[in-house]
This record gives sequence, C-alpha cells and structure tokens, in this order.
Amino acid sequence: MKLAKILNDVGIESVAIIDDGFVIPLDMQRDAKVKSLADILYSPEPEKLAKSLIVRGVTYSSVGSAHFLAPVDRQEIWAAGVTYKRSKVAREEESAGAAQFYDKVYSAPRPELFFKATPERVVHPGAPIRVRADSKWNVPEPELTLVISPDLRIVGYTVGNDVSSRDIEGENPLYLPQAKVYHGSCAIGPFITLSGAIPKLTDCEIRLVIKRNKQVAFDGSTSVAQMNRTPEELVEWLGKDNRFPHGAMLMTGTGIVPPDVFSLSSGDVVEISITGIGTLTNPVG
Ligand code: DO4
Ligand code: MG
Repeated sequence: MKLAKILNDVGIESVAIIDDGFVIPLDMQRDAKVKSLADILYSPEPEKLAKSLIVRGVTYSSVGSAHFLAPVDRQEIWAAGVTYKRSKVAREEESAGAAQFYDKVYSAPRPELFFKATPERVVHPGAPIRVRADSKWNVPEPELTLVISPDLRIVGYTVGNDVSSRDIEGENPLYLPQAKVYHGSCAIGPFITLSGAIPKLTDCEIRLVIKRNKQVAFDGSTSVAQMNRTPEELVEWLGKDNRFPHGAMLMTGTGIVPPDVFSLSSGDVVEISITGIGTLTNPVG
C-alpha cells in the first residue's frame, strides 16, 4: 500500500491511499487516536488501519489531478553519505585535501550521518528546490529515504532529494552543513510505500532525470543493490544514543552524480523515480 498527504478541494490537509492511479481519501476524524499520517504509519497494522478510514461514496480523483504535500509530519530528516562507490569517488575528486576521509568513511563501521532538515524546511512535491546563491556547483542527490518509527522500525520508503553544493563541500569538509542544509535543499515525497509492499530493495532502480528547456540535460540511474550498507545498519547507527519521539526520515545516500561540468540552474526540472515508490518532481527556483 502507498500513502500520501494531500491538500483537498477545500484546502485542508488530509491523508490518502494511492491505488492504481487513484487517490482514495481517508477520514481523519473517524478514529480519535489517528490524527496524522504518522499515527497510521507507526500503528501495528498500518494497512488495516488505513483501509478502515476510507471515505465511502466519493468519487476518487486521479493522481495527476491531486495536490500532494511532502509526507512528513513532525519527523526530523537525517541523511547518510558516501554509501555508494560513485559518491565516494566524486567526493574524493572534488576535495583533494580531504579525499582520505571519504575513503575511510566508505568502509568504516560507523557511517556518515548528518542532520538534513526539520519538517518545516522540507520542499513539497512540485514546489521549487533551490541552489545556494553563494555556490557555483550544485547537484540534486536522488536518495531512497527510509520512514522510521519512534521505536526505530523501518515502516516505509519514500523518495528524497538531498540537494547539495559541491564546491562548498569540496572546499573543506567542515563546510558540509552549509553545503547540505539551506533553504530549499531537501525535497521528499510524494508517496510512502509501506514496508510490506516494497519490492525486494536490491531490485529497486533509482533514476534521476534533469530537464532544461524541456530537453533532457542529464539522465542516470543506479540500483539500490549498489549501496554499500543496508537500511537496517544505517537505522541502527542513527538510533545509537539518539531519540526520535516523532520518528525520523533517513535519506540513504546518492549513487548518481552528474558529470562535473553539470550544475543545476534556475528553471531546471528534477525528476527522481524509485521502483515501487514513485516519482518526485521539483523545479529549481
Ligand atoms: O560527505 C558528503 C555527503 C555525501 C552524500 O550526501 C551522499 O553520498 O549522498
Ligand atoms: Mg546525499
């Protein structure tokens, strides 16, 4: 089952099941214990609970005509880095003086994990992501994103974009927070595929298409099978000495890096698709 957050016809935020191209709205007033998408996701039987909230007797709208919001409630957004060889090699090349650190973190037991965004900072599907005004080299990072409950279960999967400034990160790794965390640098959505419905992860393809003036400027793909760590391992490290009372989302790193001559420009459109989940599309503002 896939779940999403929508803005309904009268501008009210709600939750829906996505099924076969249709948006099936849920009645979020029906069960006093269920107020948010997260309440469904963290329940013992999310699919059963979601089905019990289906609004009967309404015409379902199509996915193409719905207004989706990022499927985030109060979760912190975290990210892992250098989990694919492609990312390790790209960082080593961009940051000559610090290359050894990327080599070490790729194979060390402890992964690179960093805080990426608060829920308020997350860019909704279709809304503009941004590049930093003080950076000349910016890329999207298409990442399988884990939806994690407060008791650290992976309850679902979504699509994330860890938009990053490569020149700032490359100048000095201590600038990483500025390369990664700024206004418009984190997009998530539109759908969450519940854990029970995701295809075998190693069969999942991640694809990044960047369009400029309606032409394809970059098209690349990888497989989750290329990831050097498991989602469970990343969650275990994230949960070490940390608490997530509202749950968390964890971007699992990029395995696709456009060629070094490429940098995002205002007006580009970034599409990230992951098998079994869906496509996250954002223009660059
Ligand atoms: O260390 C730099 C960040 C790496 C990253 O975000 C990634 O590999 O996806
Ligand atoms: Mg990343």
